[in-house]
Amino acid sequence: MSYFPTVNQIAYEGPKSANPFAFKFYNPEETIHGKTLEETLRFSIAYWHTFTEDLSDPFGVGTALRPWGHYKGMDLAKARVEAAFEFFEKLNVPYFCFHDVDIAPEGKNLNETYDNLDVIVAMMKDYMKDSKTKLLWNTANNFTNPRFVSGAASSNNADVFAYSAAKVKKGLEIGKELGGENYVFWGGREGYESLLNTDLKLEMDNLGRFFRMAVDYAKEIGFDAQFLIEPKPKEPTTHQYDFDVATGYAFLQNYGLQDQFKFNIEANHATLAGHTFEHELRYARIHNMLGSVDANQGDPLLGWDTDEFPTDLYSTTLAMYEILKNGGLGRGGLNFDAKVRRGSFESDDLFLAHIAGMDSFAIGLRVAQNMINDGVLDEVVKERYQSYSAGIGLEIVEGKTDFRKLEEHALSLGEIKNRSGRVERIKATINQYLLNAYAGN
Ligand code: XLS
Ligand code: CA
Ligand code: CA
Repeated sequence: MSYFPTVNQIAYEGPKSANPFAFKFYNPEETIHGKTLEETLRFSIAYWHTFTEDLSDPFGVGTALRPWGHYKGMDLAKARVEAAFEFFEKLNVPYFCFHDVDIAPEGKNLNETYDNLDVIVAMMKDYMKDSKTKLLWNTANNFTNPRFVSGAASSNNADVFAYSAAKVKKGLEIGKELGGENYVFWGGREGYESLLNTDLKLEMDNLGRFFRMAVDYAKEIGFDAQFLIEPKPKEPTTHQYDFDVATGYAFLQNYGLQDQFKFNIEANHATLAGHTFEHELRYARIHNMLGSVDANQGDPLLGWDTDEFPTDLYSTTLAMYEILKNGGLGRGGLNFDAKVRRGSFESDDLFLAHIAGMDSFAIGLRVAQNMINDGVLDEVVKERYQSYSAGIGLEIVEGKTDFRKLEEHALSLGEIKNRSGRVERIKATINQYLLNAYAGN
């Protein structure tokens, strides 16, 4: 039985193809800089947006029409697994990701929830035997159920802390069982709504304790996944503790956890924090903390987390630039934490949206690699900072000077000359690379 009978295997047909159900730019077997596109991009499907999402919003019920929509409970969960592996195969993606509640319904108590999870995990494991698609990461949904009204590890209620720990413990066991490459902690409601009733210090200390216990348990059971923190500044909380990479990094250092974690960086969360996507990637990269990416984009006209499929080539190019400069994503991947728009409610849209996202990142990869090959930005930056490669600048970076010597230097100066940053010229050059990347294809 097929859930998507009208969609065949999605193949690469090249930039001139008019077939909507084909890749125009993502050719998984093509090699760029010694690695196939599949190896570099490591695409992943987000279970929640693809198989669980109903496209409801605060003003209306779901619009999604899904071939599994008539099932309920565990039958629904099983149908979703069947549909998921058909979808993975037709799109030929190497990875997927999920929250515990995406794959199996919660039971009347925690034990029943575990039983439901065990059934679905066994089913997934069975499917994974014949599938190339592996688990990029799993995570615990410790934010939807009303018990998490005041957070999970940062809740004022110690019972909620314990319940959250139990769910993460189970998640680590599941990750191990399915061979997950990473395990993600997104803050969810780990933050506060009002500082007036919040013990900020206790909440942050508890969050630190929680992460430490998770690290210890993973070690104890021999689950060697890369742990990832996914920053987000707000929504649903007013203030979330893992605000952005810089805040998260300071938090990890404060609790001595910086060697156990990296970051899962989401584009839309970066923009919600008032940063660009590439800023967050750069910040993580230069601290050797870039772990994985949630590939999506926000809407500049809306101030919330719209989780759109990434189609902005400028953004995918600058993101891939950071990823390539990082030497790739290691065990991480590009996970489409993205949902089709409410108006794109047919099942086919799930394929079309992923094709759009995968093609956009394939273009970004090619353009970014061309720019790196030609040293475009490297040259600009090198020239701009050349004052630090000799004389007083070199003494500064080598730690060979002090305020007295710097004052001496300053007093000897005539009028200081600065150089133009030439940012418009750089942007025009990037446009050339974007337009020339497929010339002749
Ligand atoms: C929500 C987050 C979430 C995480 C996983 O905004 O993006 O989906 O990626 O819990
Ligand atoms: Ca995300
Ligand atoms: Ca998001």
